[in-house]
Amino acid sequence: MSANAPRHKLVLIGGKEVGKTSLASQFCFQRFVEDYDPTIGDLHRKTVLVDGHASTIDILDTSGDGKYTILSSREIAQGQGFLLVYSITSRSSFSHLRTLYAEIQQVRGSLGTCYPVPVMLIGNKNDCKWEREVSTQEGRAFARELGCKFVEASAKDYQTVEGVFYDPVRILNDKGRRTGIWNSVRKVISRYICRM
Ligand SMILES: Nc1nc2c(ncn2[C@@H]2O[C@H](COP(=O)(O)OP(=O)(O)OP(=O)(O)O)[C@@H](O)[C@H]2O)c(=O)[nH]1
Ligand SMILES: [Mg+2]
Repeated sequence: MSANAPRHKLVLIGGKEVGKTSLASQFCFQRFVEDYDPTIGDLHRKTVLVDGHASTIDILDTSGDGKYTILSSREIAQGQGFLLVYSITSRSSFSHLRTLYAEIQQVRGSLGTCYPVPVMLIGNKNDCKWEREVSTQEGRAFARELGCKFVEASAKDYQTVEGVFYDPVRILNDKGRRTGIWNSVRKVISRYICRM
């Protein structure tokens, strides 16, 4: 795949044990680990083909434990896409996302980086339907409120795992192409003006 593939930085955010690491690990290494090993902070990289276009994705896997304030201002500012993860089996993990989302917005606003970035809401552990505490409708309504996409996924069953990461990449690739076209148009116009 092309060495010049555009690079996108996606940040996984959510409470403890919702499955952020499991989603990243399934996506990058096709591996699911039953045992829980809390994350302090990890970075994974994978080059993928999305709609025929190569892209390199840097996935920042953050800790769901508030005591590791890994979500620094720098990481929020550099994030080009945010994957907000809750577990459909935990209402508190769903409610907690509201606070986390507000934090991201506040930090981005204070850094002057409040231009819109793709956000994806992910209800993970969709294989545990019998333990469900958050309905699909509630997930959908919250996503509508945030103006973002919503999927239910299962890291365990490899359900919608690729969609979780491909969707923001698709948006970022489209944006990159539009910016590229616009920059070329600007160059042609400025060359034309200089000649007048
Ligand atoms: N049944 C089921 N279990 C899952 C799923 N995803 C993760 N788990 C389990 O949930 C536990 C927590 O998963 P992690 O991926 O470590 O959760 P995390 O969000 O990274 O947790 P922190 O690193 O503490 O923030 C582990 O025991 C996983 O095996 C899933 O889709 N279905
Ligand atoms: Mg983790």
